[in-house]
Amino acid sequence: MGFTFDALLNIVEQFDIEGKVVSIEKYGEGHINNTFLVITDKKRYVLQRMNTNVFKNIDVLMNNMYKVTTHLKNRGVETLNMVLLKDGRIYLNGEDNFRLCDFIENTITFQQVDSPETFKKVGEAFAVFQKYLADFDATELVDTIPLFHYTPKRFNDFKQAVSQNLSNRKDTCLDEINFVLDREKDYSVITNAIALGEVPLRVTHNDTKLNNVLMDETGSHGRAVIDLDTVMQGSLLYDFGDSIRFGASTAKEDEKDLDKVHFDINLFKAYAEGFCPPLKDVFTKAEKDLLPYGSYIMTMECGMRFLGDYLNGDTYFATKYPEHNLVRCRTQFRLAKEMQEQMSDMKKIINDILK
Ligand code: ADP
Ligand code: GN1
Ligand code: MG
Repeated sequence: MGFTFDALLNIVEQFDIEGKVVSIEKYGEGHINNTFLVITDKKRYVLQRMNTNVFKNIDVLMNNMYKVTTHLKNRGVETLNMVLLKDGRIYLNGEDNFRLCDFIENTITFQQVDSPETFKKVGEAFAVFQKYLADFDATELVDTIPLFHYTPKRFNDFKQAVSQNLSNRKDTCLDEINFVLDREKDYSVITNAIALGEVPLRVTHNDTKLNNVLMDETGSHGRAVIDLDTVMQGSLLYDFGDSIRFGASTAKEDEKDLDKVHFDINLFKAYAEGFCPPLKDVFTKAEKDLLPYGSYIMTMECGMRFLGDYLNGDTYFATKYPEHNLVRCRTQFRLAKEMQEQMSDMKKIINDILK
């Protein structure tokens, strides 16, 4: 987004900030919002332009975020601290919509797991987040993206992208398209279990990537779960699975050399050792059984979303070059295939942890 410094300064100064703005720079590696680091002579902030192509109702999103952060604060959990506008509003609305939060200091985010120990701590952080949201009244939250992780709908969207072929790129990705089409029967396994009541809907995060947790800079523990735009009703299986698809890989989500991309079952184990024990008494039997499958399904879902976006002409995820979404989908499909091959090993690991 081409905002001048002066335009951003004008936006920041409408918020109730401390000090005089010294710099405003692009920040982070998120695919959805435009994030800026704001430095004043007193402290640091994170400014975000929210993506209205992805989030159709910013009022709903910001109300959710306000309620969730208030709930977590009341329980003593470190969370995003929203800075209000000088007139008391919680975000700046208009043609562009901005919010401002305190920068959570002395933390780091990872784009790739550096060790199993770190990943275990990320798992613990998401389990804590889940536990503290367990008594949050789900009816208080409105879906910011309806059917966000309803994989059969994602598959329908994907098929539409293939048939519309808006970008005229279909011929460049026939193998990848077939990889998705061949697995159609898998996409409803979890949604069927939800429909049967075997897998309950809970208040979940729904975007549990590694870089959505701020780790203490010493690496000793997770400090805060961020990117709360999609906190709404969902399944634990998707939260677990999304962490695994991103973190239990030997390479980044957009690694071009597929020889470097593998599902690392030791990282799966490390994450499960962090995430599962605190939730041991919370899981239903079907949830326990489906944790490995959830990892595979989330990986397929994300892959078909990347490929669908490539076919649509890159209108959803931020991309840095024309094949970026194609590269991303290929890593997901590589991981998904290896997860399928190692499904029984994953099940054994979960059973051992939860026995
Ligand atoms: P997106 O929805 O685009 O992923 P995020 O809210 O995840 O946006 O922010 C992008 C990145 O900015 C995060 O991965 C994190 O590194 C950094 N970030 C966001 N908010 C904060 C914060 N309050 N303090 C420190 N870093 C933050
Ligand atoms: C997006 O916002 P970010 O970059 O944390 C996306 C997730 C995808 C992820 C893939 C609201 O997450 O669903 O899994 O990219 N968020 C939204 O990296 O669509
Ligand atoms: Mg993010």
